[in-house]
Amino acid sequence: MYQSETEMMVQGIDVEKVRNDFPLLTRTVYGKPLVYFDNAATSQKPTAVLDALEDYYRLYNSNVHRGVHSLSQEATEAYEGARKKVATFINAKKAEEIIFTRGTTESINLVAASFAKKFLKEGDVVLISAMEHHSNIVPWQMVCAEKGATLQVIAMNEFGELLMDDFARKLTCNVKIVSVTYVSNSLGTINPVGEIIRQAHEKNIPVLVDAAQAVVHLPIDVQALDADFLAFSGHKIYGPTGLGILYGKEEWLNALPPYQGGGEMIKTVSFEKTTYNELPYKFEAGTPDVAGAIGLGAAIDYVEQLGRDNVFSAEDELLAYAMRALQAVKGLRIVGPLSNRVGSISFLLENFHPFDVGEILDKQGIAVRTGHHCTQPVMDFFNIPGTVRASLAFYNTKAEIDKLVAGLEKARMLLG
Ligand code: 7TS
Repeated sequence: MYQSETEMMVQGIDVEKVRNDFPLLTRTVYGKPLVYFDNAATSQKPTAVLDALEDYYRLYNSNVHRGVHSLSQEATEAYEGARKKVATFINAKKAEEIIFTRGTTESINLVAASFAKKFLKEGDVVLISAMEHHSNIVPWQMVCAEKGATLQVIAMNEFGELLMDDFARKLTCNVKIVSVTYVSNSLGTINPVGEIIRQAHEKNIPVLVDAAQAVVHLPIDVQALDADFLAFSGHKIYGPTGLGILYGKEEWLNALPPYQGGGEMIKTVSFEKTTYNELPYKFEAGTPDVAGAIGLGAAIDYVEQLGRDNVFSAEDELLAYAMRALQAVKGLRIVGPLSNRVGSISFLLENFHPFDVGEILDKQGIAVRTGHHCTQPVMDFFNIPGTVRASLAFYNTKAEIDKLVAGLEKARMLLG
C-alpha cells in the first residue's frame, strides 16, 4: 500500500531500528504480532530504561540523602542527576523546582491540597476545562467542597475545542487558580495554554498545566509558557510507572505548605515544633522512588538521543496517515478535532459499542483502549458511552495503521 523506504525512515527516525529498542514490541497476542495503540495510557519502555532500573537494583541500590557510604552517595547522585535532566528537559530555571511525585495524579493532588489550604476560601472559584481527565477534576472538587469554593468549567464546542470567549468570561477576580490540560487524552485536542496563561496572568491568577499527554508530543518549555505549575507522569514518556513530576515556580512552591509529613521533608523535629526542609525536599516526604527517577532520567536521555524534533515529526507523519486512513473507514466517526491535535484518536464505528470493537481488535493482536478514558464529562458532552481510542507513538508504523483499518473492517462485518 505504501513504499517500504517510506516506512523505514519516517522523518529522521529509523522505525525498524527504534522498534528493536523496545523488547515488548516483539511479543504476540492471540498468536498475532502485537500492534500497540494504547500509548496514551502508558508507553512501552526501551532497553535503556530497563537497564537503568536493573543497574540501580543490582549495583547501587541504597536509600538517598541519608548515608555517608558510597552506595548511598551513588544513588543520591543518580537520583539528583535525574532531577537535573528533567529540569533541562522542560527548561525549568532550577532543579529545585522539580518535585518527584507518584504521577500526574499525585502532582495535581499536591497542588490542589496545598494551594487550597493556604489560598482558597469560601466564594472563591477554581477554573478547569470541559475536557479534563478525572485527576484534574476530582482533587479540585474535593478541596472546593472543603473550603466552600466553586468549580467552574471552560466550555468546549462539538469539535472538542475550548471556547476562549467562555474562558475570558469566566476568568473573573473570584478565580484563584486555573488548572487545564495542555492536550486532551480522550480527544487529542491541543489547547492554547500559552494564551490561557497570558490572560490569567493579566489578572495575577496562577495556572497549573496538566502536561501528562503533552510532554510526549510537544516541546515543553515552562519558562516560555510561563506556567506556574506543570504536571506529568514518567510512564507516558517511556519511563517506569510510579514516578511523576510536579514543576512549580520557586516562589509558588515556597509559598505552599507541605503536602505530606515525614522523613526527608523536615529540617528539625522536636515534639513541640518541626521546621521544614527547603525545596525540593519539602514536598518529598519519605523514601522516594529512586529507581523510578533514575528510569525517567534514562527515558529522557533516550528521547534526547533520538532527537525530540525527530520524534515529533515521525509522530506527525503517522498521525496524518492515520487520520486519512481512519476517515476513509465506512461508518467511522472521529470524536475530537480534525486538526491541531495529537495522535490520540478517539472514534466510534457505526453504532457498535466501543467495547465490542475493542474486543475484536484485541483478538487480532491490536491493543486499543475503549471506554470513557477517565473523562466521563467529555463522554456526557457528546452523549456517548465511550469511544475506541487508538493512540500512536513514534515506534508505531503505517503498516500497523493498515492493520487497524483491516481490523475495523472485520469488526463491522462481525457486528453489523
Ligand atoms: N491527565 C491526563 C491528561 C492524562 O491523560 C492522564 C492519564 C492523567 C492526567 C493521569 O495520569 P497518571 O499517570 O497519574 O494516571 N491518562 C490515561 C489515559 O488516557 N488512559 O489511561 C491513563
